[in-house]
Order: sequence, then C-alpha cells, then structure tokens
Amino acid sequence: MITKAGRPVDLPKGFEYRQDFLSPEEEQDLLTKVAGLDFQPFEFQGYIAKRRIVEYGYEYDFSSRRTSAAPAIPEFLNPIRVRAAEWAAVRSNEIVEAVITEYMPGSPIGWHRDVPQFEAIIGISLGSASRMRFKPYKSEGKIISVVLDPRSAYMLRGIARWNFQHSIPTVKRLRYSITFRTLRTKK
Ligand SMILES: O=C(O)CCC(=O)C(=O)O
Repeated sequence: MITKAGRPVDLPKGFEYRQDFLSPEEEQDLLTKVAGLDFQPFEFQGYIAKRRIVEYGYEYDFSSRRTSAAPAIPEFLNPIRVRAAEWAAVRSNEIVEAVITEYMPGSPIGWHRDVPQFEAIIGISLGSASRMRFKPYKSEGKIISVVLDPRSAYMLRGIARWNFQHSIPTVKRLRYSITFRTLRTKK
C-alpha cells in the first residue's frame, strides 16, 4: 500500500484499497441520491454521535446487541453492491447490510471493531477525503493511517477486520461513506 505522499505504509493484512472504485459520474449520481435520504442520528448507549446514518438490510441495536431487519437495500445501490461483491468474491445477495453515513465537517467515527454478526466489510467514500486509522484491538501497537480518497473503496477482512480496530478522525469537509457487510457464518 502506498500513501498519497508516495511512502509505503505497513497496513494490516486483510486491508485492501482501490482508488477510482467509482467513476466521477457515479459519485455525482450517488451524492445526489444520498443527499435526499432521511439520515438519523447515530445513538450509542445514550450518546448521540455527530455522524448520521441510514441503514438497510440489517440494523444493529447497540443497547440489546442484536441485529434486526431494516428496509431492503435500495435499487440505486445495486450496481456498486454487485461490484463490491465481485471484489470480495461473494454473491451480491451475501452483502446483507448497507449503511450510509453522513459526516458533516467536524464529525469523526471513534475507535471500534465492527460488530461480530458481520464478516467482510467494504467501504466506499464519497464527497471528500478522510484518514482511516488502525491500531491493534487487544494489544499495544502503533497507529497506522491511510488516506481514503473520494470514489475509492476499501475492504476489511481477516486480520485487519478482527485483530485491529479502526477510526476516522474528524473530517474537514462533508463526506459520505457507503459500508457494505456480509454476514458472519460460524465455521
Ligand atoms: O466511514 C467509513 O468509511 C468507516 C465506517 C465505519 O467504520 C463503520 O461504520 O463502522
């Protein structure tokens, strides 16, 4: 993995990144559609985060720690759902959840590991660039940071998904992300 400054960084195994996952036209079209969605505040144990979300397929209740059915993944996300599925080498209907997150300037997402109900995570960035940071989940270790450009996508599986936590520091300009997740199947 090479950063924008051209320096190689040692990102956790299982993190993959694709620049230009979306064309500029696709990004514009998605930004128009996403801007009209009914974003809801993200609530975590009584705390209201600055970012807002819309959930499809499944929603996760952080109080009960359970997933429940949410509205179906909408048609306009289908082309990128299919593309994300091809990249992850799964069928598109194995992507069971889509979360669209709105980060107004000054919004972050704190350190977390995604809930264990899901397996692979594919995140697509719209609108502006941000950093994504990684640090080990249960041990000490340095923070590794990568730039997520608008129109890019990243995938988290394996070590990057399970042994690391990630965060996005406060964004400077409005950013949206579309996060697709597959269900975890216990082996
Ligand atoms: O905005 C992003 O790309 C990260 C989203 C994320 O980490 C999450 O929703 O759990």
